[in-house]
Amino acid sequence: MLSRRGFLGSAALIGASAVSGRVQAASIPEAPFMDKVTMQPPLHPTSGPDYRPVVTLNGWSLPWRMTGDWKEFHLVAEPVVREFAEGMKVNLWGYNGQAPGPTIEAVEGDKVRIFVTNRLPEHTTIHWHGMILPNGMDGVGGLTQPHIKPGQTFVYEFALKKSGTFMYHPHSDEMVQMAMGMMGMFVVHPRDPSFRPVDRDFVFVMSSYLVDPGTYLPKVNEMTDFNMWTWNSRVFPGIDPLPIRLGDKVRVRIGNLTMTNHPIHVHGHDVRVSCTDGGWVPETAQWPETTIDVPVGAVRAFDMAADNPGDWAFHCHKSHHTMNAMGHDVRNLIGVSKKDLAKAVGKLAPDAMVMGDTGMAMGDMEMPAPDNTLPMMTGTGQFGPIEMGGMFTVMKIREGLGQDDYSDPGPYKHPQGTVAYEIASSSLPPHQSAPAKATKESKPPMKGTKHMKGMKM
Ligand SMILES: [Cu+2]
Repeated sequence: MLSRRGFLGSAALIGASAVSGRVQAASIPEAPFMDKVTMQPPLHPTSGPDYRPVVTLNGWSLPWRMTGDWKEFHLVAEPVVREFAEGMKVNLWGYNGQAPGPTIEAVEGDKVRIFVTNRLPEHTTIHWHGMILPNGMDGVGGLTQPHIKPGQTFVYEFALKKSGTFMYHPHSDEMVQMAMGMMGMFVVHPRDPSFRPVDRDFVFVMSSYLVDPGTYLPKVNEMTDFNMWTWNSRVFPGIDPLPIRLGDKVRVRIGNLTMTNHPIHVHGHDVRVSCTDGGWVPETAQWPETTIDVPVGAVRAFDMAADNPGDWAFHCHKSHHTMNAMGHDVRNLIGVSKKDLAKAVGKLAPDAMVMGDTGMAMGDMEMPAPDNTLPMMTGTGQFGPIEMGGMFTVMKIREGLGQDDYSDPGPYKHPQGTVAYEIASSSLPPHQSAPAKATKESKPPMKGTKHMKGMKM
């Protein structure tokens, strides 16, 4: 599962001993490296107090070693190639082979020593978002430390004063480095394992990119008009489902390092925010919701009792965020007869498609797209096209899953008589049996299209 990188050359290590003055260069731990894009099994602790580890959607947790009473981690900032979903790979910057970087897990009260090696072409730092720590460990380049130059390794040392859900990201050429995908989650488990325990604990961070169709590199100067809305730098149908055992108490921890808020909606259950990047929310201050707004630069963790079996959609409720790369200058033609329009447009641009006069439902068709470009709406379920992209996945709640089993249980088998069904239109009262406005064409004729190759959910 993990491939190991060799020790760094000694020249690269001088920065570490020069900065902390406390560790010998030879004692830098190896930097584990991940080349998979699927959720890795939970990493149970082999030393220190026990806890229930998290799982990271399309990600992994960073192994550590103990040196005395220090828990030592090694992050390597470097260029990576991240697959957003099958059919699209993007050149990003990340940590230890992936963007986002691995989740760091430790326990309240732990002393952590985090080595950060810079293999980027420019300087960087790491800020530990939400942590209470000495000012000089806060990772703000120029303000609290020198920037980490290419080739240098710096050391961060601090004690974890409180448990909760935090993030890490650069505070050095921030706009570029976050737009390139540099971020990760940092989960600090309570020292007392009986504090608000859950059976399954999922974590991910949201990021957004502007990757023009047919290209491989995000545009880093964009402020608002992004076209790839990702969870852990993956988009539907590339985002892992959340397999959950019926009856489990579930926590989902979500960080937001995009430039806008995301109202994250859970189907079929009510949830409560239990934790933010500021700490635990007292139970008396929680209220039931089904949509949790996650502000920019913040973390929201919600808890839910998974008591309703099925395949439950779990997504951002901004409908543009559940789509992949698209042009925003498409005109709304709902109710407009497009026959004449299509003829006129066809003369000018034979391959063009205009928005359908009945909507944009296009799950069963596909426009010709440039290389390395995903369909706007895709994915296939047991009843047909799902017509989603971006920040969308499925909670798969089933009876009898094994405790650490996160494999996809396949489509839900609905009990008989529990699926919405068609009734013959002849059963309608006469005045309701015809559409309000008759149209001859219900779907635009599509030429040169082929069937969608979506992922089965
Ligand atoms: Cu959103």
